Amino acid sequence: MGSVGKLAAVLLGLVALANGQGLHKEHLECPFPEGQDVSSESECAKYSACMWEADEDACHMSNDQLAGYMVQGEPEVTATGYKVSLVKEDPSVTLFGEDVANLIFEVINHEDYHLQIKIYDADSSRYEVPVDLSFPDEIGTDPLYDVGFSEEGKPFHFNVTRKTTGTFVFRSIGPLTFEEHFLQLSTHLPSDYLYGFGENTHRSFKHSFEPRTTFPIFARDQPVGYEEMNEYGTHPYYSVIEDDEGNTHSVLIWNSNALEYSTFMDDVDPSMTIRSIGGIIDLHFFLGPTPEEVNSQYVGMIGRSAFPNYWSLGFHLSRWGYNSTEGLREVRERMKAAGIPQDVQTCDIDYMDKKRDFTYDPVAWADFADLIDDLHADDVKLTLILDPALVIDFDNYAPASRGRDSDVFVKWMSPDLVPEDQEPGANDYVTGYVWPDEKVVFPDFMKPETQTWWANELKEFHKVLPYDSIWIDMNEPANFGTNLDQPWNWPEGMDPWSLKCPDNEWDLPPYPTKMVRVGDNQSKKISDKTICMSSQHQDGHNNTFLHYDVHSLYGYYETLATYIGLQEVFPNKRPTVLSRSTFPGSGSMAIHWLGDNSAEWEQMHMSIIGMLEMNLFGIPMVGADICGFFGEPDMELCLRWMQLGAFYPFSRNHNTIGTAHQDPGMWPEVEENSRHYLLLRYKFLPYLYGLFHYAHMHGSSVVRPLHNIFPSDLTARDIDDQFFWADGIMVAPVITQGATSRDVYFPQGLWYDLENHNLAATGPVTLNVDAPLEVLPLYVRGGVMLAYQEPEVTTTKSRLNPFGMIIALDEDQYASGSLYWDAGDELNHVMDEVYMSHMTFANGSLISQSHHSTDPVAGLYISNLEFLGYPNIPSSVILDGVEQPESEWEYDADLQKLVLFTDIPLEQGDFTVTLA
Ligand code: MIG
Repeated sequence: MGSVGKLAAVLLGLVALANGQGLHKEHLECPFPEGQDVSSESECAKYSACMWEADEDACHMSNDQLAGYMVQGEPEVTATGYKVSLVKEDPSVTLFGEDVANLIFEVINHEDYHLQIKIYDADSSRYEVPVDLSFPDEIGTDPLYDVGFSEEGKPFHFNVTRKTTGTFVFRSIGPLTFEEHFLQLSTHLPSDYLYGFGENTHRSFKHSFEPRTTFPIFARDQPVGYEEMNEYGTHPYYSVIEDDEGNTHSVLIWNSNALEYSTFMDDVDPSMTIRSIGGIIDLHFFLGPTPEEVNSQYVGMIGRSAFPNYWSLGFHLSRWGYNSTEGLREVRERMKAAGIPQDVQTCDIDYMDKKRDFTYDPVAWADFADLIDDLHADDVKLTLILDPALVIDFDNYAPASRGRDSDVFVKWMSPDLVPEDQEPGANDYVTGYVWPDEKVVFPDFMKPETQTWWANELKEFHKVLPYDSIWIDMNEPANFGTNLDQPWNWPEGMDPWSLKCPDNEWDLPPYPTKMVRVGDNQSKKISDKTICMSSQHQDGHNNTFLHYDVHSLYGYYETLATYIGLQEVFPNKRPTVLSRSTFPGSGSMAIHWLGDNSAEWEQMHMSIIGMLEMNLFGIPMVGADICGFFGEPDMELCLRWMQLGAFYPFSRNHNTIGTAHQDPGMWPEVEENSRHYLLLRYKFLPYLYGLFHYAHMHGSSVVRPLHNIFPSDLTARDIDDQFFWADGIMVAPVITQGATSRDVYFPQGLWYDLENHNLAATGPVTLNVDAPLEVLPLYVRGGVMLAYQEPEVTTTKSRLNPFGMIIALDEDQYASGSLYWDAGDELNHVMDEVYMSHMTFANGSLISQSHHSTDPVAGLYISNLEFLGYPNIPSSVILDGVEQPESEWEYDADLQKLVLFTDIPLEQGDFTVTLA
């Protein structure tokens, strides 16, 4: 599209905008740093950009005429779009001061489905997120969107509309605020089908607008709870289903400062306010139009999800507090005796010597290396935890002294902030206190020197303890007792001390966001439980960054360093990193678990929401601590949670120190049922693995909400206690205490019971299904095929077994699917090293077309083809032109199920089955 065309689009937008104005109340909340409870006429009077409405007893933002910006001059055309100048109308009208006088509103067209809108300071540069995004080389020629903005001389507003429907996807309302430490933008949304934003304690997947709901976003060591809290990661990303047809868009707010979003009704319009305390306004819109297209468009920019090792899809067992190799062996024996599948054993900080990274307890864990040998002999992999902070014991602790030699630790932004009692030799490093019994320093993972040092420590450590994967915890980063007298675990008898943050514009920003008012924020400061905002980071180009700006990136950069380091430890293997704190792009490197939950029924439900959200955020390898981290589950809760957890992509049972064991062998009922459902999981791992491969190659999600498969089904949009593996398996777990049945919503189509192959429902319909304690309701959707392999207690063993395919037919006697296979752990899975077959059953014929090399498939066979919903006994079954004798197949007329017993080597590649 030429420049004239672009300008035409601008003018079109203008018309649309002019018509859309003046219809709404647009009463926007005035943001009080202390929270809305303090709202009063006199408080309101403190802010010249706010206005007291006596009849409503409320303090609002003044209107855009008084408090906002004005469009100035003509748009300037650029190579990718255009720029418009904005001027603050009255610089004396402000919330917290230091309003930026001149702004640029820039429209950047990336692809037809991808629009970027930036609003930034025209006169000086401000912090922008340093993480790279992928953009196409050429811009799209036929955008799905129009952008409009106000006429010259008018208060600034902009909107984005979807061309095909005319729906606005974004329509700014009220004044734009752009101050040194406070940005605020409000918009109407086209519907209230709003999903995403994280990492938060959401109690429903779909957001609520009434009453107004406000969540902060800022990485924090914050256990799962029921308040509106910010948790471990930062994902300022949301999606909206716009209309009944299911047109969907998403928006990334590309900002890493502390944020807040607030959803509310503006008269009849679902609306949202976004606030940030730094950086710029940088929005990426993805126009889909389907939810899955939105997903692949988004992860195409931030990085498609990592392809997990096959074994990491097995069951992981973990706890904090095995306390010794003996303690761990006891639990392993229980798992073995019970025959419960397990691929990974995880060890928490109790294996360490005095809680120091890269060490192990020489007494209680003296024979750790032998134990690892034993695990490996059982084909069980070992995950070890590492915390970021290292003790300042430069004389006796080599990892820290090598780190100092390479100057890898986070510093104060200015030497005069170094406390007077700084540890000897600790230079100008920020010191804190976490798990070890001495003060610590924090690696600055943005620095290339730190990445090199970290990789070396990972390699050295692997020589001592041959681990298979690394778990990085506490990387928000967490620090204990910041701003308090002393940390809660400060050694007795020592003079009280803690990291205390200075009183400056970064550690005491004018609007610290809601994060200071929720959870256990003890010091009521933004630096609570972390390091000071006036700490300083550095990248490889001599750029320095304030912790204030890059705080929420700490986990991302530690993930990057660990991912790179593990590639050196395991050349050509896929690194397996489990990270607590995440940021957009983390999913291309890491697994994520949903943090410290509790053994409570509602938290089972919240884990489904968290899992769906992480899939939206491009982190499909996700799960919660099965049976709960804090507290002690009873048999029923743990059993139900093991059922649900068998269908988390990342399936791990983990709990905290000092609690009773909760591994599945602890109760006979849980043992039996977990064995059953984990074996079922293992059976369908070939299907799950293929989904992860597809997500890695094409950017789809792995776990999906119902509306991703049925975007125009309005009922599906409210459902967050059921979920899918892609579009094939629907899981409807029981998450209610005492329940022996539950309502299951079956969307359009045929639904077969995954285990007994009955036709369970013809949707759309809601049915109350039996689900006594031992039953997890699971369904296959008609129209899909599921690859499986007979299960074993490890994936090493199950990977040797024959394959089968479930061919679940839809109303048109049609199904399609695929089988993907490779060596399971290679980094460079190029196409001739793998097996991929696409299968379609239509008009009575199953056609499988494949390409492959010999290596990973040698000796593997497809030995079962199971057709569900096949209406009559076939008169002939022909495989590759050969009529099969009746001994080679079986038909069950009651079930309408036909099974073929085959012997097709994967090496053979293509095959055809014809039924008549
Ligand atoms: O402050 O390493 O979320 O999974 O067991 C607690 C001990 C530190 C928090 C993690 C949890 C882990 C625990 N860690």
